Amino acid sequence: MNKQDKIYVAGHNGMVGSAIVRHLRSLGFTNLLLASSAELDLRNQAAVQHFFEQNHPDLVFLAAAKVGGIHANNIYRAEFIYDNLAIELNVIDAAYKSKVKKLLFLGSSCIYPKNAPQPMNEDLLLSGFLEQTNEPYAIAKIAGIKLCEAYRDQYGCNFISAMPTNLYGPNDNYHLEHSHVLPALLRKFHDAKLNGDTSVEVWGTGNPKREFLHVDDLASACVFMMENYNEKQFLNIGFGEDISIADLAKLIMNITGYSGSIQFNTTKPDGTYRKLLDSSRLHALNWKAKIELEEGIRNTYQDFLRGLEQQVLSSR
Ligand code: GFB
Repeated sequence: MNKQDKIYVAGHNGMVGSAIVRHLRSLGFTNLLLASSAELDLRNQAAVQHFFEQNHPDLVFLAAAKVGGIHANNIYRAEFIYDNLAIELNVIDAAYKSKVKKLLFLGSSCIYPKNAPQPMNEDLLLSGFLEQTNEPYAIAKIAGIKLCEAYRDQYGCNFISAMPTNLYGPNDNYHLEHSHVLPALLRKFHDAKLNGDTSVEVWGTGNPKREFLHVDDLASACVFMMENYNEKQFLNIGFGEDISIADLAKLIMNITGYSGSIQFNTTKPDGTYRKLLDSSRLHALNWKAKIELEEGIRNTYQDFLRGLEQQVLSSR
């Protein structure tokens, strides 16, 4: 990567894209090409081709995606597969046609089979059935990996892919129904503390385990791969440890200062029981996550509180 490179970060207003932009700026990359979804609808093929023809980026981080937690994935099944496939098809093909030097595509750990042995290494892709609640999203993300591989095979494009584990951090979505578990629980425990509620609902049995990576660590891994990695093989990006949803809930309860009780709602789905990534391929290249879970959640809670303050100020 050169400091003069024109770098397009697709999805720069989202949690992942905004973290990549922060990280690039902190390293002195200033020639960033950014377009909000209102300015450029990445599902529109003609608009995307035109944008690449006009702007000719050198490098692309493909962090734009329709994302959400277990409930949103399960309810908006058509949007999750259609939007993600359309974004990937349009951006990857336009990057090829406009001779982008390198593109990094971001997938997800849900690409692996529901009952994969743990921890899951990259060779387990397509070795079994997917988790039902997020199958459409996972199929779209698998297609993204295969697009990068096929454009490399047929056209020689340097398109690489990264598979992050469950993410959290500043600029997350705190919607009670549509978000992922970590931001949802931050908000639920915070609201319960303010309202004096006696209990907080946590979905499922609390037994499933999840691995959580702070988005600033993810951004550092993405830039590291853009600088150092040029292979067809996609790479897992994990934190290295997982935690049960029940223990996560206790940790968040503690951080927010809520003192009531937890009620598990077992009518809600658990999803995959475990999805811990084996990130040894990336570790062998000398990259490791740095932000411990408790420290990361504390800093995310501060960001959540700042967001609330801003809402109050802007409503005045
Ligand atoms: O984070 P989450 O929505 O997604 O849920 P997945 C993780 C676990 O937390 C599930 C439980 O067992 C949920 O039932 N959970 C407990 C909650 N309370 C809550 C809550 O209030 N909100 C939410 N959202 N969950 C998604 C996939 O799976 O992970 C996507 O659907 C993607 O495709 C993403 O891969 C990273 O980890 O189950």
